[in-house]
Formats: sequence, C-alpha cells, structure tokens
Amino acid sequence: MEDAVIKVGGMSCQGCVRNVTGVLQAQPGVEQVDVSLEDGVARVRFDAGKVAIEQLRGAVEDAGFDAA
Ligand code: 9UX
Repeated sequence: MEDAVIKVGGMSCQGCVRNVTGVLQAQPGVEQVDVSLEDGVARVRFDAGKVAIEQLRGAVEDAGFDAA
C-alpha cells in the first residue's frame, strides 16, 4: 500500500468533502480516504498496482475540483 496526499482545490463545504471522498473511494485499489476541508487535502491509501496517483488526481478533477 502507498500513502499519498493530494492537494484539492475548490472545496467549499462538507458536501464537497463527501463528493471528493466518494470519487476517490470509487477508484480501484483505494483502501482508505480522509479528506480535510480545512487543510484542502485528500489523504489516500491505495494499492499502486491497481491505480496510479495520476488517475486519482484525474478523478478528483473530473468531479470539478483542482488536484495537485
Ligand atoms: Mo457544497 Mo461542493 O454546497 O461540490 S457540495 S459547494
């Protein structure tokens, strides 16, 4: 398992947190997701053999947020 921190821009309420959490949890190989509105980050534990970090960032961006 790998741990990554994705900077997420554009979250303005806890609904956004739920949305970002959901899109990340829907990705293959994602084990654990913790999204912080205050910090503007998503902490993700995932299986790098099943999903690439760039794919996780892409899913966040497809949901309408900025990811870095
Ligand atoms: Mo809050 Mo975010 O009203 O995608 S859900 S702004």
